[in-house]
Amino acid sequence: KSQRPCVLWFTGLSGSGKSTVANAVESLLFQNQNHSYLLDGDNVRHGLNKDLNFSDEDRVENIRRIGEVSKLFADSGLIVLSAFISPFRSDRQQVKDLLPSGQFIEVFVDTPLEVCEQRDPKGLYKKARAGDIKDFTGLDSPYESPLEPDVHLKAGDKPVEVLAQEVVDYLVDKGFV
Ligand code: GGZ
Repeated sequence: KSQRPCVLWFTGLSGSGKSTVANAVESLLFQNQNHSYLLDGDNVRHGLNKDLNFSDEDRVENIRRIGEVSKLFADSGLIVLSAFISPFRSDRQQVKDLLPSGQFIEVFVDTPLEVCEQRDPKGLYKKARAGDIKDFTGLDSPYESPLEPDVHLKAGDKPVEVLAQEVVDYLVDKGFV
């Protein structure tokens, strides 16, 4: 089935639902016979980027490398889904500038910090509040919200299926799939 390659760049806080929504989007694309590849912390931070931590400097390098890898996969014709906090506007802009024009799609997974902290699926907010993790995004490390995301998911109180469909609708609307 024909498709135009692109990079769906999911950005948002820890626990916002980036990976969950990206996985649901990938299922919908697969059902539609599109070819995609999903990059997230699970397959990147444990491998390619396992030398990196959560200092500002390391986050910058994390996103730089992921941007380069996303470009390679998109070059091969895939729809790439990248789900990382990517807290800095300038880093997201750098990835956008690296890609052929029009290929970067910024998806803001906009879940309020309070909701993320309440969900706390891995207990990391609790640890961070207790002082056991430092430089935690949203607490003692900054998150710079997108100013003009291509897709703005108000993700705090909507089911994942609805959010995933919003992303796919965007791809259809813009002629990527
Ligand atoms: C933020 C952290 C931290 C700190 C560990 N700050 O909810 P998770 O667990 O599964 O996703 C978070 C993930 C963030 O990695 P990224 O590569 O997406 O971050 S960045 O784009 O900023 O480079 C969280 C876990 O790693 N984690 N320590 N201090 N998240």
